[in-house]
Amino acid sequence: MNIILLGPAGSGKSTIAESFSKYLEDEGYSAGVVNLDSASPPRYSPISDVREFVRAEEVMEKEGLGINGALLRSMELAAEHLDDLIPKDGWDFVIYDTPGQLELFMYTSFGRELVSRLESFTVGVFLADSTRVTSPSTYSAMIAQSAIVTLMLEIPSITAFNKSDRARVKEFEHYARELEGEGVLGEFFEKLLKFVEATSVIYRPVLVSAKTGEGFDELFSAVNEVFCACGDLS
Ligand SMILES: Nc1nc2c(ncn2[C@@H]2O[C@H](COP(=O)(O)OP(=O)(O)OP(=O)(O)O)[C@@H](O)[C@H]2O)c(=O)[nH]1
Ligand SMILES: [Mg+2]
Repeated sequence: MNIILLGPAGSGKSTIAESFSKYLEDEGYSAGVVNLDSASPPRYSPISDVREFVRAEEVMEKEGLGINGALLRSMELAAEHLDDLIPKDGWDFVIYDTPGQLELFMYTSFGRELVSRLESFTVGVFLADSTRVTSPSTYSAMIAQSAIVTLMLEIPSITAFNKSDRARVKEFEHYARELEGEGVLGEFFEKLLKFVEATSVIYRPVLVSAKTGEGFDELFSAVNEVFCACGDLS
């Protein structure tokens, strides 16, 4: 199974790539991480690494580009190496650690091209930073972003609120109650929930900590639930 880690910069994708792969190994599975971030060397040992082929800082210098241009160009160059980046058979789980800038993965053809070449079942885990969820509107913005990523990549996904050791995101219902009678925002939230229900196989968000491993059992169950639900659908 392939797990694609997505989410805003700094939400903890690289940290959870390492800790969740260790968790899977402790559960008796073989698991490896693929680094797709051309801008930063991974702290873990990847089974394949985009930086072997493309390094954003070198692209910046060689092509005289600014940081954003270089990141975009790096994705184009990386797309030429997809066959080398995708590990051959033999892993129970392959975890893809995507670039800090979510847009790079979503709005270039790289993400969709990668997904189309993956032969085994693929699930997205959208990682949101719990410490940034400070109100019903920030909560709904994260959920909406997660749903958009799912639509763009056409893969089932799970929303996971990371850094639960620092902040705990509340249940949907809590935010819904807070927004009751709040005019446009309340109405938007209600409709958003319907949209999320319609676009996600699992819309129940999972609380995790990449640092302490809290919530990993639940995340693993959610991944399996998506697998089974999609299996049934097909
Ligand atoms: N307290 C706490 N800190 C975390 C957790 N997960 C990640 N961090 C910290 O958050 C920061 C960003 O983590 P990364 O894993 O680099 O996040 P990322 O999404 O890969 O970041 P980019 O690739 O730059 O977008 C680091 O300082 C991590 O140590 C967590 O569960 N709890
Ligand atoms: Mg990272």
